[in-house]
Amino acid sequence: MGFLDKFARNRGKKEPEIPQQHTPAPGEGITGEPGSGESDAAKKTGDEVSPEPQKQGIFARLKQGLSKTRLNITGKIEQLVKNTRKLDEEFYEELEEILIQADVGVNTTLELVENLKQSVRQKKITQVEEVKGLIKDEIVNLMKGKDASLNIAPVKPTIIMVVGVNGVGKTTTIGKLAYHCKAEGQKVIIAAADTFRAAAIEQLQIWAERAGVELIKHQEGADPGAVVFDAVNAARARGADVLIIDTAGRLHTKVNLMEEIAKVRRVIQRAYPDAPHEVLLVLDATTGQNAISQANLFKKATGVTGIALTKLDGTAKGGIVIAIARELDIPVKLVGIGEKLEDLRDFSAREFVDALFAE
Ligand SMILES: Nc1nc2c(ncn2[C@@H]2O[C@H](COP(=O)(O)OP(=O)(O)OP(=O)(O)O)[C@@H](O)[C@H]2O)c(=O)[nH]1
Ligand SMILES: [Mg+2]
Repeated sequence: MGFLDKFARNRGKKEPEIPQQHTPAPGEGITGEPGSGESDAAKKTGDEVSPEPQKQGIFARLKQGLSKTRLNITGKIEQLVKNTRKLDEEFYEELEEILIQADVGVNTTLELVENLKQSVRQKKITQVEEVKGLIKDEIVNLMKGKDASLNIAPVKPTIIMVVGVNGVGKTTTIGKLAYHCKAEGQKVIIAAADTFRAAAIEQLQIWAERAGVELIKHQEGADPGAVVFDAVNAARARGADVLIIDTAGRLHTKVNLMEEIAKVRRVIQRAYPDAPHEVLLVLDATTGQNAISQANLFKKATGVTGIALTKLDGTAKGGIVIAIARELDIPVKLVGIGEKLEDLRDFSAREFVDALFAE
């Protein structure tokens, strides 16, 4: 079950527990509401905010997004199967090479192939053609239980802090996520706590307009902690269901920058003791194995409750999903498969593997 459904269920169950001290006047601060109009920038993208995201064709889009990886992994496996007469050591070695080249990672690949050998022995398989289905099953087994939905606060707002290194797709993911939540009927606020990079606030503003949600911002160069503090208070006062916080990109190896993001987290926590309910680490699927060390260092600094893996459409090495699912004890919650509003998906290991092995 995806975060959209979960949000919907959650909303049905609970009463607003926080007194609403402020009811926004029509049009106040909220962009994209009926009548407020969308920006020209949004119109140009052709991204329209529809009340229901199109369910139809969603699997087809995932398949399309994974096409480079599919060609690289499944295409090569098919070729290997075709050229193999016997399930011997050479076959397994070539399979390992295919997986490692697709960024599945050495440890995960070795484990996968070892499991496959066992399975072949147990099932007494001798026909090479049968092994393709087994490989798929073993990947599913390895990733089992490594996906999850976004956490939802028992008392709204759900506060989601988004972190990651420079340029991985944090701001884009926030725009898409805000759009999805809004389409589900959620009241969403986003906060521009990246006050560091030039034009970061304007970029988030454009996404806010596209998604039709409110943005809380200060001036460039302002203290990110102050933005976050204001945003949490605004979200509570306005009865928002979800607050999503954008933060500046930073290299995971820069100790002072990691300390700064830890501080942003503490500000959120002071303003709202349970929060953040979700610390979403955005990882770029095209960066390969370095993603694993980014995850470990961000986890140490801020805690990380979920991973959003972006740019899967742009890589033939989507095997990194398997490595991340296997080697980190942080679930993959979202995947980005393009630059448009609709190109964000709940991550399902099963669906991922199905799309990867689809004809
Ligand atoms: N193809 C593709 N491009 C993406 C995806 N997600 C983000 N991008 C692109 O990646 C680039 C960087 O995205 P941003 O959202 O600005 O990344 P960021 O992490 O906020 O960057 P900083 O704030 O500078 O650290 C943009 O050109 C996005 O369009 C995705 O899923 N697929
Ligand atoms: Mg950004």
